[in-house]
Amino acid sequence: KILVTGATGQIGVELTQVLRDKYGAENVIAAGYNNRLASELTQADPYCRLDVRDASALNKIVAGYQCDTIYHLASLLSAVAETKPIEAWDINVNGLLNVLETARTHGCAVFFPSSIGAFGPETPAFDTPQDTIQRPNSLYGITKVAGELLCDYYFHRYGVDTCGLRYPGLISHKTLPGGGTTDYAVDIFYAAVKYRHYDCFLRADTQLDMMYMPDAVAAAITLMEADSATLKHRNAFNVTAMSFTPGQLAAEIQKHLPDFTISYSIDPVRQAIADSWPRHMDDSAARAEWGWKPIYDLPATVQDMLKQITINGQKTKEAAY
Ligand code: VAH
Repeated sequence: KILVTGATGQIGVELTQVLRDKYGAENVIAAGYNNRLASELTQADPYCRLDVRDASALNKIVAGYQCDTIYHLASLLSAVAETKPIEAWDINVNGLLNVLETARTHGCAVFFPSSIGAFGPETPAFDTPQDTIQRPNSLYGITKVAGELLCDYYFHRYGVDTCGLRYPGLISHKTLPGGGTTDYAVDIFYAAVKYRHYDCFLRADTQLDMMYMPDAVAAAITLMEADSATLKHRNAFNVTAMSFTPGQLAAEIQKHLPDFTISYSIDPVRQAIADSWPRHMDDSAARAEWGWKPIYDLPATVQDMLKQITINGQKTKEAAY
């Protein structure tokens, strides 16, 4: 059985669904910090409340369901982590440590999502190498570097099968993201459909790597199913699908909604975080070692996001954070 922590978050909701379609709903346990409405829960949708800081609760779930795989997505994202750094360290690092200890005890494989946030201002900003300097200056980034190192440690020291991805900004329409620096690339679509205008919190020329959620979910599952013998790296692989600025995203949206306009009210905290991150990563190691290949580029992402939000926008769930 598979446990997904952070299952009500931006990645968790879609990853849980794809895993259930693939392995059967009864084999995928969704665990989230917040309570889900009873009406949402069905027999075929096992869900349990979990605060990953509670090691015994985590252990009980893994032992009780006899899980052999943990996709550990529970985390505070970059912008919200700056507002509560101690809590973010506790959730992001001690929570991960609880997962790794539980995995060591019960023989589980672990997926860990790292991020472009694991890089800092001294990291080469273009074609960021798989192996390079990592001195992030956001608390979130520091927890992601610590997480990568902890996961590698548990692999080398205890043989725990850990692997992970350094995700770029993720774009999706099933949940609203919570507290990220790249959230503008999601919010803009809702604003475009509803109001034909978006006031962006990052500068027009802020180039960042991005990926559409179907590619992000597929990458995690493909990596977890890869033959360990082919992996030279584990925690964590650079993966990206596109790299654009708010200006370029707005121009692509305007191809569908010609009357869409964008303005800019810069949030200094999130601008500083974005400026410390790379512009475009080299993901050749992921392509070579386990066949990473994204499907969605910027035009395909914009087309699908606008279509999905126009149809289902009102059903979008609030992400928990
Ligand atoms: C954030 N969406 O903005 C997350 C992610 C690369 C960005 O880590 O914090």
